[in-house]
Amino acid sequence: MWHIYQFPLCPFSRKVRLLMAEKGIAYELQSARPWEGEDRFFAMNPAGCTPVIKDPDRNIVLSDSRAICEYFEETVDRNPQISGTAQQRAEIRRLVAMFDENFFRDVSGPLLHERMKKRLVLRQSPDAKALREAMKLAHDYLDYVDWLIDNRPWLAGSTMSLADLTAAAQISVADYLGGIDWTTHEQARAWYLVMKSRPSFQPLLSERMEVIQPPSHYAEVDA
Ligand SMILES: N[C@@H](CCC(=O)N[C@@H](CS)C(=O)NCC(=O)O)C(=O)O
Repeated sequence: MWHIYQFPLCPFSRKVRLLMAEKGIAYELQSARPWEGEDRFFAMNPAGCTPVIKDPDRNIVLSDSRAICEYFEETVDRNPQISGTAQQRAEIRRLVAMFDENFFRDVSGPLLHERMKKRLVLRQSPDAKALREAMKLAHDYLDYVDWLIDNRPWLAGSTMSLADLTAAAQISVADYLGGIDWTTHEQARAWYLVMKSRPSFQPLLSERMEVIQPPSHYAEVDA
């Protein structure tokens, strides 16, 4: 069985877990804290980032969430998440990049730094200005999700894809850290509730990061 080295609030590990669950690939969680700089972890991934996945029986180690997702797309036919015409696949990949790179840089990354790293590692208080800025930018991304859902059933088109899994993984971390105000985002909220209700999402919603508690609506599938 695959082992996933991750910590509960890593959005990239969440994306890989969602993809594996959607494809029916079993996995076991292994705790990793990349900021602790453990040699064993760096030996598996010299980039020092989660997620890393390992199949101990076949001695396969993979890292980087995009490389991992593409690996499973290429090796497991069930429930494809990057499908359709070349143009449709390009649209899926564009949105995956937007959430993995831009949303992480602007929203989930700063929230993780301020609310998780400062608490667990640096023993500092969060910076209110940085939190406000991340929340303001989250609002702009959710406006864009509202627009996408006004125009198509799923983020990248007519079927659920890796774009939905990636966006939901990133947004779920921001939501856990109190960075999302859903009040003015009806379409994004309706789409996210559908994502949250999927069986693949349940293990993520029930997990907690030590000492950091999510807001009460976080795990509710009708909130
Ligand atoms: N491009 C990588 C990014 C992974 C990444 O940035 N992971 C973060 C955690 S969310 C990490 O391990 N950072 C190193 C650290 O915190 O020391 C991927 O898609 O897997």
